[in-house]
Amino acid sequence: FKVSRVESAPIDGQKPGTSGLRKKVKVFTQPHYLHNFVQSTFNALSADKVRGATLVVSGDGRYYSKDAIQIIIKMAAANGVRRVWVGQNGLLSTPAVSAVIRERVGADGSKASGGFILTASHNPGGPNEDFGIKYNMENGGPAPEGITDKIYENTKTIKEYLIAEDLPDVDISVVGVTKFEGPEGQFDVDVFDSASDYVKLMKSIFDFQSIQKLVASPQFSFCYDALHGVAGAYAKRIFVEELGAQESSLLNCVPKEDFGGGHPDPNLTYAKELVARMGLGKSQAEHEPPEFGAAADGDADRNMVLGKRFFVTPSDSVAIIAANAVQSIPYFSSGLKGVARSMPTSAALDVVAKNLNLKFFEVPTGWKFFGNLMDAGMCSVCGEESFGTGSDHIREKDGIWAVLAWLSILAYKNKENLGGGKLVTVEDIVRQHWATYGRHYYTRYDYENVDAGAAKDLMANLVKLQSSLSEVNNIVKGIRSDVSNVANADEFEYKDPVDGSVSKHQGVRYLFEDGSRLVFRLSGTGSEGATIRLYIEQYEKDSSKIGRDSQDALAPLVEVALKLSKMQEFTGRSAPTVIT
Ligand code: VG1
Ligand code: CO
Repeated sequence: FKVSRVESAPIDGQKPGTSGLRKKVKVFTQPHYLHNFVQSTFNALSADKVRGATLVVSGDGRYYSKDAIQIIIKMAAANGVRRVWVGQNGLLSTPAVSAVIRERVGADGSKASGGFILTASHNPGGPNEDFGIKYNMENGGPAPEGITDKIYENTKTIKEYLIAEDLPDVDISVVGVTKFEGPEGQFDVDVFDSASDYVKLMKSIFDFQSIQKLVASPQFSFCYDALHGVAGAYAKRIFVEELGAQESSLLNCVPKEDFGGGHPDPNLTYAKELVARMGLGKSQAEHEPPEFGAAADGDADRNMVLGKRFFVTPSDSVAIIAANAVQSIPYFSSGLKGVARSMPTSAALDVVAKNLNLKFFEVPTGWKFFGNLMDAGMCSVCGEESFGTGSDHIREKDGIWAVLAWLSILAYKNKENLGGGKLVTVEDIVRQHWATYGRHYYTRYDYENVDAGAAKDLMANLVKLQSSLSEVNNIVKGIRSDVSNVANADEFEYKDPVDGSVSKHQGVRYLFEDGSRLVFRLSGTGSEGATIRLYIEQYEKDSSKIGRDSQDALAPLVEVALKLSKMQEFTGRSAPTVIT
């Protein structure tokens, strides 16, 4: 093949957000749009990470992925990359990309130095919906801000990109290596099985035999919903072939370019079928619900865990996994190095860390901040309120890992019962956890696609208010006299304990004397307008008060949050788009 230099010019708005660049497909398919971003990424990396290097390129299979993969292959070839690894059909979950970068060894002994993940995660897909791209580094984690800032700067000055226009398209539906000759020598495209590296890693972490016994037990039943995302490619291999679950326990496990027209976001609003099956929806389940249910998002890094007629908040989930990991999961048997959560995630994990005397970190939203801690050996388990849970086995959150962690805990707690005793259920485990550690009532209100100016004004007003505590307390008391005083308010700022880098403006926090919290921040993953996220939390230690409905328990704080922020005045919205 030949290398062409194609003249180009900067295109506005290519700033990577919380997790890469996410835009409507129509934006991505503009001439030069994807090319500019990919070239800007190559130019932001050190030369040895590109020339002669091995790169992974794959994603959640959403619409436009197949075209994008061919473009990136041609650009990689032209930029001197030695080989590109592609999951069969272009499919690799986000955690699988992380695992492949860290673990896979090519037939010739090669190792990857990074990869492009093609996904817009939980955003819908299809010609009128979203596409996305992000770059992950050699440790398997998202590029740190230093790199994403550089990529963005490059997009603002780009003049040309390199592409091997005459390189024929590679058939990515067939496993095997295709070799090409370029001006600088050989270039290979290696299409491999999407699941095997990941499955191998999972088997090295968990005790599959004990999970098999749980799954086989007549007292247990299971259901998994991939929402037509890429998790389906792993669910069948792991849950059915390895662990013996019935095929009928898999819902929407065929990956589709448009996620079947749905919103591949595993929460109580969008995972409707699963929610109904688990007996949680408004429409009652026809049959007795399964004991355990879970769902994933488009790229399979998120998870929702449900028990029979019971929802586990993601903030509780990570705390419960941390509290039980050492006994239940072989990978952690020698102890946890530390635990971490993102700032808006509830403090349930903090209480576990304190009780178990573990190192604890609070980082800004987004997975990239956990990676540094893990690389430095300071953190084993971490999570976010946004249905993200994971560990230092990779550098991304991991939806299927979280399900296997829960199945491991269930298997451990039921070791003695599987012969016929009464099953310890998901709900039992959560209630027991609350009885031991107290309960963090928690909810998140999302206002999606709000006018960007209005959202900015709302945040600016909160930042201004926050500087005078006495004024804040006057307002709060005027709204509800039954909530405690605001003890502290600030804009969250994080100094990375490993590299010393500082991230500012990570959300406004109002911290109450009784441990309650209100947090406001703007989303960095949307593709249109602005999304305001409001996080509301209240801690209850009294075991006689831990059984309430969470929306009831939080009603006073919700009222304070909405009035204090003047939500309706600024946004014109009388209700959030989604409550989780
Ligand atoms: C959201 C979540 C955040 C998560 C991020 C990426 O970001 O709040 O916790 O890390 O999505 O997840 P934001 O900026 O919209 O609040 V994923 O599954 O979209 O890669
Ligand atoms: Co995701």
